[in-house]
Amino acid sequence: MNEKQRSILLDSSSRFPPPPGVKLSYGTAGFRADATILQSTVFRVGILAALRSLKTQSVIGLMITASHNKVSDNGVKIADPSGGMLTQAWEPFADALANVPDSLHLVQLVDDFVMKENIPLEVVQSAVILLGRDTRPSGESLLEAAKQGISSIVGAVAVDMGVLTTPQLHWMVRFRNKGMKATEMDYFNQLSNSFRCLIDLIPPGSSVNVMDKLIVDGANGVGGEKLQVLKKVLHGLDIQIRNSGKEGVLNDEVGADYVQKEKVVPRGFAPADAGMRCASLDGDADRLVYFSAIQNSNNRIRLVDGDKILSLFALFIKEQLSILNDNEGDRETNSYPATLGVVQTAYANGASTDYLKHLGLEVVFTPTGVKYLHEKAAEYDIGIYFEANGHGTILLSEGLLQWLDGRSSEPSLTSKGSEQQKAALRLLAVSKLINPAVGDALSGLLLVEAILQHMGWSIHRWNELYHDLPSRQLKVKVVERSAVVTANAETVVVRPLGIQEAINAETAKYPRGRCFVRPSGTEDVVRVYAEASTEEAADNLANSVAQLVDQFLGFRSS
Ligand code: G16
Repeated sequence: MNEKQRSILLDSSSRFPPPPGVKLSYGTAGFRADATILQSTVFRVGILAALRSLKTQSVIGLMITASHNKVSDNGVKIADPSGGMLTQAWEPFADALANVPDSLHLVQLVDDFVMKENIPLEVVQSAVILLGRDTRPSGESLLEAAKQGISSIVGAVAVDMGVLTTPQLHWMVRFRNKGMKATEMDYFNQLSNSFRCLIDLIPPGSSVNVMDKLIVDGANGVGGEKLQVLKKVLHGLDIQIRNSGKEGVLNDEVGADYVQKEKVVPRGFAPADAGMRCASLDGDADRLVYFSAIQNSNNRIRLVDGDKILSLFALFIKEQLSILNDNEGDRETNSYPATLGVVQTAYANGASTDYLKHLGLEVVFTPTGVKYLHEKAAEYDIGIYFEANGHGTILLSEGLLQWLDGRSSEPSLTSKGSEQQKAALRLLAVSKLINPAVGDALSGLLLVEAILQHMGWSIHRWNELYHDLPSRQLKVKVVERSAVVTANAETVVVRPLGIQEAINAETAKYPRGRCFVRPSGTEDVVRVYAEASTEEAADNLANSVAQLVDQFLGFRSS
């Protein structure tokens, strides 16, 4: 690093001292904490983003959001050149940078990292970082801190994209790096055009016109706002938006996280909505769940979670692949040996995994966090990943897309307008509708709606694909959540010693019992998940394991 760069960095970082006594880590989805302590962290992530852009010679994204967390929290995360999450190889540097105690040490740390990574700082290079934020009130000043961090690296330019959903920013980064125009309007147009394409390909006879309106809970966040814009360019779908943020508080008894965890109707819904097809987005619109309220039942719902969205997508894609491979003896020349795999986490309801396996699909598990699921799904020609909480997407390989392109325009097929050609066109439309960078509630919602129309299914028919095993999730506040260390895709606790044996003993008391605990990467809690054959048993198992966590790690034990 030359003297000029060193002094700019020294000067700017001295204006963003870290809060004393706070240690942050780049968790499941970047840094998250109470917004009041994040100025320094976000400034420093600005530096990291600039270095990442210089290193990769690509556009990088920086998003200010704490997604499902409460409104007083905020956070920051990086989108890599592919539009995916920051490479895990840079996470240790992110941690070190966020926690370095003063400016002198910060300059030294950056200097060492620049040398180690061979980042071309001295040459006049340009780095471009797209910035986005959700609707949190703290977002604006944190975005300023990010800009300051970016501009403390010579040649780095911050482009403020304003208020966006997290998936929109990831999408823009991906397509800018492919040399394409990727404005917000391009995003909306791509979604609505590919949705239209899927609707136009619905076989005659499906009940396209009998679909009633969809009611969407916007979590009082950015998702509702953006859905309003999308609605204007969308045809063939009647959407009513609730909790669009004009009055209520972000994520306060609204949104996908609340609906999925509590299994109750969010605020803003009336008894008259019972039985209707409803969807819920989370605070930054990267998660989606569906539900329908049960009449006269104390706000209880039938939840249609990420696992069931995954199952619907898997079923549809499998159907298209089998149409494509049905070549009447021509298999050798015309079929593509596409691998299809689904990725879940330990939170996946056991009934969903059984169902997917029963469909003949390969099901694999990773730890929680899109960064793990995405990486695994990318190993297949078609990889579908979903967390039960509604975060997921579909990845299609370049090889398969090229083959589909060829199939969709093959003259022998087009002349007949064959079923195979339509199946190829449907899969191509899915690849354009679904966000290839990250889970996206808006594009996911349109794909669900297109498939339901294709099948002629109501939400109730969809929900009948299989019956969820009763489950319960709890949070336990502990002294130090990092004291919990897990293995085997988070299904086993290896530390503290003895707790796993105690959990096993408790679980063994319940038919179809399954239970695990893990430290959250976005909140200061340990999460407990329990599943059993009845609601009461799942509740009891979750409660007794929560007590175990408290005994081993809680404030009472210290
Ligand atoms: C983030 C991650 C998800 C993860 C969720 C909860 O979601 O993107 O992969 O499931 O946090 O993580 P944890 O249980 O570690 O707190 P979001 O929607 O908050 O960005």
